[in-house]
Amino acid sequence: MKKSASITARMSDIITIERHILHHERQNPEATGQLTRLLYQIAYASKVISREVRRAGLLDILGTTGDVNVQGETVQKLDAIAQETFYAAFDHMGVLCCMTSEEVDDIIPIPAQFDLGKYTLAFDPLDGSSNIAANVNVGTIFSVHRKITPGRDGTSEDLLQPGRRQVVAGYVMYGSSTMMVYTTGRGVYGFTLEPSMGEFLLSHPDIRIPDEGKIFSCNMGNYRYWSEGVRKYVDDVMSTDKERDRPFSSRYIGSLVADAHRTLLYGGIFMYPMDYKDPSKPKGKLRLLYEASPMAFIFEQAGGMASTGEIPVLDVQPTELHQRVPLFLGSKREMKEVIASIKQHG
Ligand code: AHM
Ligand code: MG
Repeated sequence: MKKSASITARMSDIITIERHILHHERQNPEATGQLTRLLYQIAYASKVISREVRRAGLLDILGTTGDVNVQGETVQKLDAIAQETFYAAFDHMGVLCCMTSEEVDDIIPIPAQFDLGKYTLAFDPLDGSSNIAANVNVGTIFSVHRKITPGRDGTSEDLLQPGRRQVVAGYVMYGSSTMMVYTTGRGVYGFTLEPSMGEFLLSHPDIRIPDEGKIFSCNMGNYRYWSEGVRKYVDDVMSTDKERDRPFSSRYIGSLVADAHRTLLYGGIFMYPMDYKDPSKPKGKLRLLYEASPMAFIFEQAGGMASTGEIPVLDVQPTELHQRVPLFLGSKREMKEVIASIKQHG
């Protein structure tokens, strides 16, 4: 008797992602349930991708020729599997009016036979996929906006909205555990996939990034292509200034989701600065709509900052679906310092 009471008590303490999403829907009397369904589908698609990522190293072994696996199915690259999984989770749900993805050049329409919804979805189905062969963390990143154009179908105008107008943004990290982290603009929540139950459970309620941190994260191989302001900042965090508690530790995985997630939990700064290799064509690497913008929403909601080095990422008006921007994410103190250095030295 006593035992079952304690089990019941523990069950009510466990918050599944469904319970969490429903709780938030109930707080909004105007909610139609579309956003709830959208979030459920993201969680569902992520579980499918997580399963595939776990089997990544086995795909070639299970394939008989390298192209076809034992079931006679074509062995696909994981990023293609992730793309198809996300698309198939949403095309028929009646919650989206259109999508865009890193894997597809143009806007992705909803097939004519299905209902349309009031949201757009921009996603990177498998970010950091060049790391997959080395069994390094990869992730999925997503960003949702409300449809703003009057017609029935979604247009690129619906997708090309500043990050400030995101309704939901987040990422899933396929690491030693699979985690989903998201925000609807009321704080940042992290869920860990309990593999035997197949449920995402609330593990990180109300994530707050520390106001300062001692880790910097960037691809140092690009140092010579950065502006003077960025180089000076990096020189500074690597200096041995005792008073300012330098040098920082350097950590760089090369998977945005993993580098951003660590920065969010431990504090510090992540940078993918403007590259001036060809000074007449300076360029950022990371994509605004489905990499920089959703991460920026998460970081601002967690009490950190996100900038292009000049303006907040969330204020950038997108002009192209696959537009790239320089990206700085992190704790307030480090972000203010790098922005000041760029302002002073360029
Ligand atoms: P991808 O979308 O082709 O995977 O590229 C994005 C990745 C990010 O995950 C990561 O932050 C960055 O590219 C790493 O770039 P680099 O290898 O130049 O350091
Ligand atoms: Mg990517």
